[in-house]
Amino acid sequence: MANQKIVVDPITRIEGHLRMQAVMDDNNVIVDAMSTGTMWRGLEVILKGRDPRDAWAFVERICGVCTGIHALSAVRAVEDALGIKIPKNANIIRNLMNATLYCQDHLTHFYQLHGLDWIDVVSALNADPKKTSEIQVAISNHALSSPAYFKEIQDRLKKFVASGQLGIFANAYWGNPAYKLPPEVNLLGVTHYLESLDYQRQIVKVHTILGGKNPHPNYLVGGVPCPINMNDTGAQGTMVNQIWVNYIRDIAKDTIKFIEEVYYPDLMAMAPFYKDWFKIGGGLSNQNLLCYGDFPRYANDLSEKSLLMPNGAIIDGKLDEIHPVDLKDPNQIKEFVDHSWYQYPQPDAGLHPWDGITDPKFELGAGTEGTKTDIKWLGAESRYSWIKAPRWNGHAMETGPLARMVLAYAKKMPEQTELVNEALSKAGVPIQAMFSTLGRTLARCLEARMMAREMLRCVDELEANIKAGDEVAANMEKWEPSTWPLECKGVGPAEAPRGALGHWCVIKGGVIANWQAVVPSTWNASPRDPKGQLGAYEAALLGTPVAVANQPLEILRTIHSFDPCLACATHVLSTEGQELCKVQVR
Ligand code: NFE
Ligand code: MG
Repeated sequence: MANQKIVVDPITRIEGHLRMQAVMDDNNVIVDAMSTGTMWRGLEVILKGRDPRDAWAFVERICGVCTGIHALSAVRAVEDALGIKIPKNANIIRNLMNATLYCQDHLTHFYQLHGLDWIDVVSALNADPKKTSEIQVAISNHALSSPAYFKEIQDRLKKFVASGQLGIFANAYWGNPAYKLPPEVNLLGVTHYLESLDYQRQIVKVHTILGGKNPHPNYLVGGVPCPINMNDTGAQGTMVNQIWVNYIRDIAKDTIKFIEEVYYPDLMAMAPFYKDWFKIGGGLSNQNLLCYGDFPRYANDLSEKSLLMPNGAIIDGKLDEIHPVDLKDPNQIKEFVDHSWYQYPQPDAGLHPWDGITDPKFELGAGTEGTKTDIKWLGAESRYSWIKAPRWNGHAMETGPLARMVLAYAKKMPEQTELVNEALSKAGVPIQAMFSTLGRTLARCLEARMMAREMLRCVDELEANIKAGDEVAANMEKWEPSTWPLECKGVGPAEAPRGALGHWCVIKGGVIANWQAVVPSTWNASPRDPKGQLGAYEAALLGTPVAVANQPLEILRTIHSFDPCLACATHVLSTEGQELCKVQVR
């Protein structure tokens, strides 16, 4: 049957509400795809007229997954607008908070969200625990490695299955021929799924110590809200003292250990079984990468020499041509809405975020099949998503770990280059292999390795700076609105776990006149633009063979490799209800 249509709605094991449509040719190869954000949340509208010092607390609620990063980007935007410089300790603590987020988020993504696209849970029941133990011992020094330990996990799993309560493991495509791991490696993966739950909970304690809680730790315009006093015993509620610094250092060391002994070796042990996936999912029509840069070594300095994660754009995979990215240039970043459920005065013109408009308009247009309450197919020629289409210099871009690792490699940045080279030589693939589903997944793992080390570096740096006599956490000189200009605007660039994140603000008369967020998943999950260019998810699916048409595991693999967050991307719920949990193949 020619041109089979597949609708996956909702895509599960992600954050938020995403629908993917794909068209397959006679050979079950995907030839067209559409990405739809099915929810709108309106935070940009809610912010209008509010105090810019509060904005971080609102935008942080865009998402509970990449928690904290929207606050960081928001305080940076307001500080940029008001000309506020932050103290050194604040810069270090913000880096530490962000590195913590990366480790927790990447680990959760690999084991809880993406891992089950590669690991067949039910196959693990047939594993020989002794062999799993041998594999574990061969790949790392991880302490939990005895045959008895793996047997115990397998028995727990067996009870689960026998009771008919697979729970969170139910409704998957177990047994699909696209699963290639031997039972023993599957058992290893399931075991670490369970172990990593404990680790990621431990890691986020850093947020609860320095930011009061997780999700949604506290931030502050002008610095960080945690007082510093190294000699305090904690009785006053001072969370940066010697006791807590030591505690955070222990967490950082445990995080390094888990990522080095479990996450990285697991992925490298699985990769040889999925080598094809170094060639699939790269985005055949665009190898365009976008990074804003982050982790400034020096406070208030986002220049190249300061950044651990680089700024830059790569077009068509040309690694020897790196373009600087300027978030303030009105011609570089523009959002289009001709395929989205929003309206602009000039429908096909793009708007820079400082001039951005968020004006929702839901309508079903040409090519759409079904009714408002049962949409069977959304036409690509009309509006089909709550996600806007951001473009850089007119190009659709991919952002995230793949973009950051490859850009840093192209820039010959030492830490990333070493990580990439080591992994590629182990896997026996060239740098071009990074432009793929498995390359994206590998890039995220390498980034987790780097971020765990960054956590430790930040703790050491913080302790040394405080011990050198600096206990300043915030600069409150421009706290009072009477000190602000009548009109100003700012932007807060950041690198979130899923990619380049920016919040743009316009402040007039002491309140927010306009606020726009363009987030990583807005870039990656973008629909088409007026030129018909596909967004990154859409492009990545082209050319993908699907083994069993009514089990679109391959679509999940590639889409999950981006780690979608639709709450972030679509930042009032459509009242036109949509059916849940339905896979259509026609
Ligand atoms: Ni809600 Fe997010 C991240 C941001 S968007 S997860 O990382 O910013 O993709
Ligand atoms: Mg937006």
